[in-house]
Amino acid sequence: MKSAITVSLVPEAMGGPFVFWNGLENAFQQAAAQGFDAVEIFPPEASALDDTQIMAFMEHHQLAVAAVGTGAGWVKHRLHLTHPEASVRSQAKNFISEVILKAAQFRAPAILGSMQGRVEPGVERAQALDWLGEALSEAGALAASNGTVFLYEPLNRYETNLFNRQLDAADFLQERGLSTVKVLADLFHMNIEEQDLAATLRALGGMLGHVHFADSNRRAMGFGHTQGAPIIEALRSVRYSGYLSAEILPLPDSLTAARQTMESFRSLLA
Ligand code: LER
Ligand code: MN
Repeated sequence: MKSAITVSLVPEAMGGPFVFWNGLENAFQQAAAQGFDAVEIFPPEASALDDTQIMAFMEHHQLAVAAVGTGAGWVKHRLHLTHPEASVRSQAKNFISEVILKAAQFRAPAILGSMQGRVEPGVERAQALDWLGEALSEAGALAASNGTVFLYEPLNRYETNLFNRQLDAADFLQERGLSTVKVLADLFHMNIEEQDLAATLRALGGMLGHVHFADSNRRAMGFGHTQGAPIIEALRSVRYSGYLSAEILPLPDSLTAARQTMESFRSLLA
């Protein structure tokens, strides 16, 4: 398993669960100084990411890009994939496609979190799920043809009513034959929705593509009450070799959150 830490380039997301907020160069420097393997980027849109510059940071600091988020499509542009208006859904898909292509240049997957949207008033659940399934199918195919996968993240009940639990999302992907889409398990959302985090991760098995490594209160692992050891044991038992990426609040400050994450990562994996 590999470690990663998040950086937001989106001022409108202030207050959100990202560790670094002072630009990519600063994030790469700090991630390298703390011994992380990778940086996970939350950009305002794909065109804000300069590939030549990011490749230079990757090379210079010997860091990978773990994943690229699409949530600014919602936070900043109010787009989502299950919106009643076809033009909004179509713009949401385009926004995501551009992030997939950009992320693939860094050999990273793109993430679908907030941009999945929700079953809006006046829309049948079956209809919203069809829209979600179609969008995941297209995004998965685009990711696969660019050498990567697409990550679908179930969110807690306060953020979506589509899928809140990991295995419900995994069943949906399987029923619809979406084999190029992997599940992103965010331990913070899981702490709200799941009965047993370790058992759920075991049951996900090979469908697991990425982990957001957060404690129960969305602070750095070790700053809340989640038991890390059974989680790592479960991930080992399914031979998970992806990232544990700290998508957490920068509390009490970014540096302390980063340090605590690395301390937990090292002691849990030792
Ligand atoms: C996105 O990864 C996520 O976890 C959501 O809660 C949006 O912050
Ligand atoms: Mn997350």
